[in-house]
Amino acid sequence: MPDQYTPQKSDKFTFGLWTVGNAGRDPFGDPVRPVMDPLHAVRKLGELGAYGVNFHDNDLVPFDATPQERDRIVREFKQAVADAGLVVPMATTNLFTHPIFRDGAFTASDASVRAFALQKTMRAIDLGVECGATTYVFWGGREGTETDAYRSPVDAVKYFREAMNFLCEYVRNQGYDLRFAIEPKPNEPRGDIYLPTVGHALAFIATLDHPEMVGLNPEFAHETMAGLNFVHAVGQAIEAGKLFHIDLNDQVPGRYDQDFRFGSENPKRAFLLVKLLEDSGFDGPRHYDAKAYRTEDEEGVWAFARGCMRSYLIFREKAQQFNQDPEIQGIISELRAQDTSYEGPSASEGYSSESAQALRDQQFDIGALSARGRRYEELDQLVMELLLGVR
Ligand code: GCO
Ligand code: MN
Ligand code: MN
Repeated sequence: MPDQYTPQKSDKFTFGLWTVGNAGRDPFGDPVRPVMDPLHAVRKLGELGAYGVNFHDNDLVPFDATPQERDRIVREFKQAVADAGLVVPMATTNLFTHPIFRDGAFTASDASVRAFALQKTMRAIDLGVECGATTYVFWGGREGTETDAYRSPVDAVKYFREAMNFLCEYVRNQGYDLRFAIEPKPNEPRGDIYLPTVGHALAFIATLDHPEMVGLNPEFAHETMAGLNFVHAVGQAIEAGKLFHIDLNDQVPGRYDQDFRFGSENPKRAFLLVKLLEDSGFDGPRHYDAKAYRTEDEEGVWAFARGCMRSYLIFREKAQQFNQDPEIQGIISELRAQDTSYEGPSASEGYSSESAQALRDQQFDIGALSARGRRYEELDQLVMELLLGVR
């Protein structure tokens, strides 16, 4: 039965073909579900209320397809996307499955592999743009090492930069309306991956020839695998104007790359993330890069997809309740009043020799300031009670 948590296109939920199409293969076990026809995935996603669908080049067009096969596949796919009322906001390249990428793609030690990776990416960019994508994701799954005995990590970063600079120029020359989003991940499938976190990627982007074209596609599971706080990572990306796209899922720290249904493991963190996205006015797609448990059949896959979207909408409603709850807002207003009562010289006014001198001379009531409690226990408990449904 449809209810207020049934997704609408305007909620902008998207899925990768590889997510709902995941057949449940893992390092220890064979696939448990048949390969899903992309056209079927598109139809089902449309029915479920999703807004869009994303793909890697080879989710759609097999690695060894002829140009004629490619054109037919793309024609049929575009028709199915249009029929389902969907869009393709994002596309990406598979630079990790084929054995040629065993030692990386843009950062491979072998110059011919690096060149092939660029060729494959230019073709995949053309494909993405042809389908309407305006964001192009770079997840460097194989860009890393198990041993650093040969390739220097200094060279690896230089190779990565060369590739990004080259592809930015390609997009400019083609006149494409396309932005790049780097997706950091600390490990898996490589022992260690270069640009492992949002912070590393932000620092790298600043060194590119066209930093304005390149932002981030942070993923909940990836920062969590690194033991980091995803909400902080997204916050820093937003503050830098670099949140170009986002991969939503869930993950327990210290485990394998789980890609669980959004909100299923750490609902409080998921809630705070949704609140951040909504409060900040982020208007990009809410993309699920997650997969159904390996226990599931196709029905389970659609239950999983519905669950991802439903939980987001429930968290969004909870965020609205948080912003309207008199007790919660009462605590926040009291804290704010106290936090903003200082009227002396500070960094917010900017630096001048006068303000520096004034700050040197400023007297503080250290005893009173040190004794103030923050009421975060009360506030956090109210968040918990909101989430547990007793408010
Ligand atoms: C992973 C990654 C990928 C990327 C995808 C799109 O851990 O496997 O998250 O799913 O997001 O390749 O770039
Ligand atoms: Mn991932
Ligand atoms: Mn991802």
